[in-house]
Amino acid sequence: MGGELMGGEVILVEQREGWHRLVLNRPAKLNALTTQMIVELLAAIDAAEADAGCRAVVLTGEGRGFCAGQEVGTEFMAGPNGPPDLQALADRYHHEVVRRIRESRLPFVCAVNGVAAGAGASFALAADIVLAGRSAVFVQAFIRIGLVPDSGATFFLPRLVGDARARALAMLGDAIDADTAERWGMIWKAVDDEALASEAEALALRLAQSPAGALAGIKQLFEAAAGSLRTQLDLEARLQGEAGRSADFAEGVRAFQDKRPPRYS
Ligand code: T3D
Repeated sequence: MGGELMGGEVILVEQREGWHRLVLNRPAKLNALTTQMIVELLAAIDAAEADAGCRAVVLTGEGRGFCAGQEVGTEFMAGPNGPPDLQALADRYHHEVVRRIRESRLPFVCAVNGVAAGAGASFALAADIVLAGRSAVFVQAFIRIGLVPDSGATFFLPRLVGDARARALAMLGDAIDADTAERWGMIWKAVDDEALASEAEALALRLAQSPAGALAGIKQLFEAAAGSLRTQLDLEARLQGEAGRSADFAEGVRAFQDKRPPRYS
């Protein structure tokens, strides 16, 4: 049962009765994030927020990936004017998505339908309730290309899985499957792939029929209890800016594009 289809080119928006479904839509690239995608995603979040009839949001991805993080390509390469400004990229785009999800009045359900890597994993963990299909994996991919975790990863992960596991995930960049993510408390539930969309829809409907003011209050209370996400995002952005100027990052990007293991100095 579909709703009204809206959105842009790379973010699809379905307006259902009482909730919106936002779909990352660059399946050939596992929904890797471009600036256009972030701009459209921010607009879709704003539209949900502004729609008085909207009581919940589901975020998911098209195809076999949820989101492979920032596009490692032209937007993310050293250009003619030197290395990219990753601090600005994080501040203006990725971190804005995270801030709006966490500060929204609306409950966000993330339906992780496949790999969630880098900022993609952070976007998933920013949601209030995270479901994942059993074939999904979570990867702190940042280290693989010489970056630090951002988009709130260093805020969410230690709170969800504890410091020991969070540090190892961030430093090793190993993939964690959905069942392990559930066992570790990183997500709410792992479900069979075929059941993911219907389970997410059932949750959204339930939330849409719950007391909206109380849900908004719960979000606000958990944000206050967790401490300052904004401060941590600022620090992540600053350190990402430094990482973006490193030779290791340049090598990480080249190696990814050449489809070979990186050789870090
Ligand atoms: O300032 C800031 O905020 C900086 C922001 C940083 C945030 C970040 O997200 S940094 C991390 C960026 N992401 C990555 O480094 C992940 C790169 N991708 C991968 O490591 C792997 O693709 C996956 C582990 C996610 C999945 O592997 P696999 O084997 O299932 O798929 P694949 O074959 O590698 O990918 C399929 C296609 O998607 C492939 O394209 P092709 O060869 O078929 O044309 C691949 O190149 C493309 N793709 C996957 N991820 C990205 C991507 N293209 C561009 N950027 C990507 N991130």
